[in-house]
Amino acid sequence: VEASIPEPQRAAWKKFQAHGFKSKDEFEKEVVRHVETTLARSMFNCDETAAYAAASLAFRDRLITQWNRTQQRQTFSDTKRVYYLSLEFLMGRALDNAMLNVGLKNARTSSSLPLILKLTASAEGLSELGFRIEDIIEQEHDAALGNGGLGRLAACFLDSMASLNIPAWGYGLRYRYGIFKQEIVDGYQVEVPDYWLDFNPWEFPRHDIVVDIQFYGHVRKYQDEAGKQVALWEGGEIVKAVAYDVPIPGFDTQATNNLRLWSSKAASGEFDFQKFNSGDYESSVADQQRAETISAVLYPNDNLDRGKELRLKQQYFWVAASLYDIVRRFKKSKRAWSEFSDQVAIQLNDTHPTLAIVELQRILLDQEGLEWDEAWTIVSKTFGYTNHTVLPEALEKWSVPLFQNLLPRHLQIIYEINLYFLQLVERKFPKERDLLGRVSIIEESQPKMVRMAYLAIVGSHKVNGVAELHSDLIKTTIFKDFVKIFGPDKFTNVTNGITPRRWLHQANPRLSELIASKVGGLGFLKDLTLLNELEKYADDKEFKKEWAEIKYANKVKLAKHIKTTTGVTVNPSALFDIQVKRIHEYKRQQMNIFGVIHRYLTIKSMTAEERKKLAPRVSIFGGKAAPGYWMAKTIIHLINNVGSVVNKDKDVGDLLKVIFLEDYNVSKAEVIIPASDISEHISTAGTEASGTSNMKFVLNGGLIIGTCDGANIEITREIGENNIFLFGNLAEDVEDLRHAHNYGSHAMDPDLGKVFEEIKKGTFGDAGAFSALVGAIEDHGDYYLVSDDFHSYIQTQALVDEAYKDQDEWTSKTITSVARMGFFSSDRCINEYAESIWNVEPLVPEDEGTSGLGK
Ligand code: GL9
Repeated sequence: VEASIPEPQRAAWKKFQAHGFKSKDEFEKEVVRHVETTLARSMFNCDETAAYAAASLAFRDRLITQWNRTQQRQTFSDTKRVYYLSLEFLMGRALDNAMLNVGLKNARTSSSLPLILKLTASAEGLSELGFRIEDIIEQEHDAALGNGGLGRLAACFLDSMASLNIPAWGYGLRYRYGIFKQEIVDGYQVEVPDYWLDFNPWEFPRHDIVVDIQFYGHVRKYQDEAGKQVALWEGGEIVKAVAYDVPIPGFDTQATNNLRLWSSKAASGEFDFQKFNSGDYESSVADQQRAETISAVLYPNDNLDRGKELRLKQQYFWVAASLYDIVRRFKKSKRAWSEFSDQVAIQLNDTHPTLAIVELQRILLDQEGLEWDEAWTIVSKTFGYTNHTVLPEALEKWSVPLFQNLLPRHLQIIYEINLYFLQLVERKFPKERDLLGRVSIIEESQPKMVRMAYLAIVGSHKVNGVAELHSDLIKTTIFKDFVKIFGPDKFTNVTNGITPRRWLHQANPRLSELIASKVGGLGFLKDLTLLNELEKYADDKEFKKEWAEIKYANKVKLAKHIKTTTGVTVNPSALFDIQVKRIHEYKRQQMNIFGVIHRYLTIKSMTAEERKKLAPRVSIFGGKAAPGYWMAKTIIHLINNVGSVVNKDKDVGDLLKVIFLEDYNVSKAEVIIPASDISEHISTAGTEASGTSNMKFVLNGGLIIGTCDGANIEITREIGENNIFLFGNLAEDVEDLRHAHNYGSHAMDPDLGKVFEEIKKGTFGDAGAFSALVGAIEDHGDYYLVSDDFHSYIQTQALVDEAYKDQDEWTSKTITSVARMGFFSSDRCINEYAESIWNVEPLVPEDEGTSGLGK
C-alpha cells in the first residue's frame, strides 16, 4: 500500500500510461524506437532477428500494462483465483499470439472486422519497415518447456482461462533447457541441448520475488509453553527460488493472466568468496552450480516415471515456492483460514505437484499453528487432481528412504495422512483386511514407496480423467478401490480441448477467414459451437472449391518444408498421411511403418497397369523418443531406413514416399497439421488417455484413422461414424487378448509375417538392428496388440484410399467434420473445470463488451 502513487499525482500517471496500439503508425513508431534505443541498432543494421526483437518488445510493453491492470482488478475485487500447477507448459511461440490478443480495443466497432484489420495492421506496419511478418514470426525460438500432450494442454488452458476472464495463475519451472532438439543423423535420433533463453522478451525477471526453499535437515519435536506438540524442520540447505513472469493475454479481452516460472539460485547468490580467497576455487562455485541444477533441465520422458532424486527436488522446489506465493497472497486479504478454499483453488496437473498437498498441511500446522483436522479440511477442499494416464510405468512412486533424507518433515506428514485415511477405511470396511494394503499411500515393498496418485486422491476434493473412456477406466481399474471408499461423486470427467485461436486461426489463417466469411465473423473463435453454421456449406460447390484450394496450399507449404529439410520431393496432390506425436510403443508408430512396408511390397508386386489405379500417398512421421527409450529410437531408425529405400525406388515413384520430419515441436505442428488429409491416432485401445492432436487435425479439415481410444470416441460421436476411419480391437477385449498371447497360441497375422520376413532379409538395412522390435511382437507377447489389429488396420487404410479417390465427397466430409467440432474447444473444457471443480467466476474488465464478437 505504501508503494502506491498518491491520489493527486495519479492523473499525470494515467495520462502517460501505455495502451494497446491505436494505429499502425503507433506500432511502427514503437518498433523503430526499440530498434534504435533498446537494441542500440539503426536502419543500417536491422536484420530479421532485430526486427523480431523490436516487434516483440513493442507488444510486450502493451501486454505488461494489461497484465498489471488485470492483477490490480483481481486484488481489488478479492475474488477466488485458480492456480494451475504444472511441471510442463509447452507454449511454442508467443509473438503471433500477442499480435492477435493485444488490443486496438478503442478502435473496435460492432463487427469483427477490426480484429482482421488489427492483424493486417501489424503485417502492414512491418512491411512498411521492410519486413515480411511471416519471416519475423519465424525468428522466434519455441518455448519448449514440455514433452507432449500434457504440457501443450496446460498451454491451451492458460489461453482459455485468460480468454474467459478467469482469475488464474500458472505455476511452473523456468528450465534453462527445454525438451532437447532432435537431429536425425544416418537415420538415428541424436539429442542436442535446447538453449532457448539466449533472448527471451516474453519473461519478466522478478528479482524482488525470491523464496527460500529448504532441503534435507531433520525434524525436532517438542512441547511449547501451552503444552502443544510442535515440529520444527531444521538444518539442511537452502536454495533460492526466483520468480520469472510470463504474461498470458486473453483473446478479445483486456484480461492478461500470469504464468510464474521459478528459477533456482544458490542461497548466497554468488560463489563463496571465503573459499575462493583461500584458494578453494572449485568448491566455491560447486554450491552455486548445484543449486542452479535444480531448474536446469526438463526431464524428457513421456508417460514414464524414472524416480530420480533431482526430479523430486524439482518438484518440491517448485511446489514450495508456489505455495509460499499463494499463501502470502491469501494472507494479504486478512481473511480467516477457514475461507482459504473460498479464495483459492489449486489444480494438480498429474501427480507431479502432489507434494503441494503435504506442503500446505505443513504450513498450516507448523507455521500457522492450526490443528490437524482444521488444516486438513482446508487442504482437501482446495485441491483438485487431474490424472492423464493409466499406464502403470507412468504412475509416480518415490522411495521412502529418499523422501526421509530430502524432506523428513513431509514424510512424517504423509505417514499421518495415511494413518487417518486407513483408519477411515477400516471403520467403513472393517472386514476387508486386504483393502488396507491395496489403498495404503505407502507401498509395503523393499524399499517402501510413497504412491503419489493415492496421496493426490486422498488430498483432493475432485479427481478427473481427460476423456470419457479414460475417466471410466480409472474408476474401474487403477482407482477402483477409491471409488468404493469415497463414492463415485469424487471422480469426474473433463474431456480435453484445444484453443481454436492457435490451432485454427493462427495455424490456418486462410481457413479461419473462409469460415469467418460464412458464420458471421470471427465469433467462432470465442464460441466454437458457432462452427455448426458451416454444415450447410458441405455441399456448396463454390465453398468446397475454396476449401480444397486452401488445403492444397497448406500441402504445398508442407511439401516445401519437406524439400528443404529432407531433400525429398513430394507431390502435393498425393494423400498426405501424418502421424506426429511422441514416439511410444503404445502409440504404435511401429504398426504404421509396418503398414507402409506392406504397401511398398504390394506396389512392388503389381503390374504397371495395376499401379496406375493406385492413390499416391505420402506417409509422414514426426516425434521425439525419450533419450533412454531404446525401442522408440529403433522405431525412428526403421522409419528412416524404410524411407531411404522406398523414396529412391523407381518402381514406386510418386505412389509412395516416406518422410520423417526432424524435431517435431509446436511451431512445426502449426505447419504440419493444416496440411493433413488423414492423420493416425492408432494407440492400443485403452492406452491413450485422450490425445489432443486428433482434435487439431479434424479442426483443420483432415480426417482421421484411429482406434476406439481416448477422445477418438467422442470425436466420432460428434462428427459421425461416416466421417472417421475406425478400426481395431476394443479396450474391453485387450486384457483377454493379452492373456491369450501369453498362455494360449499366438498366431502372427500373415501380412505382418511377410513384412517381418522382408525386414529379416535385410531389405531395410541390418536386420539385427530391428530384431528386438520384431521380437517384441513375434516372441514376447505383443503387449500392444500390433498383430491383432494389423489386418483391420490394413483393410481400413484401403478404405481410406478408396474414399480419397472421390475428392468431392472427401471435401464434404471434412467440412461436415469441422462444423461439428465445437465441443473440443479448451474454452468448453475450462468452463467445466470452473463450474464443477474450481467453483470460480469470471471477472470481466469494466471496459469490455465492445468488440461485437459476442459471448
Ligand atoms: C498425456 C496422455 O498420454 C494424452 O493422451 C493426453 O491427451 C495428455 C493430456 O491430457 O496427457 N499423459 C501423459 O503423461 N502425456 C500425455 O500426453 N505425456 C506427456 O506429454 C508428458
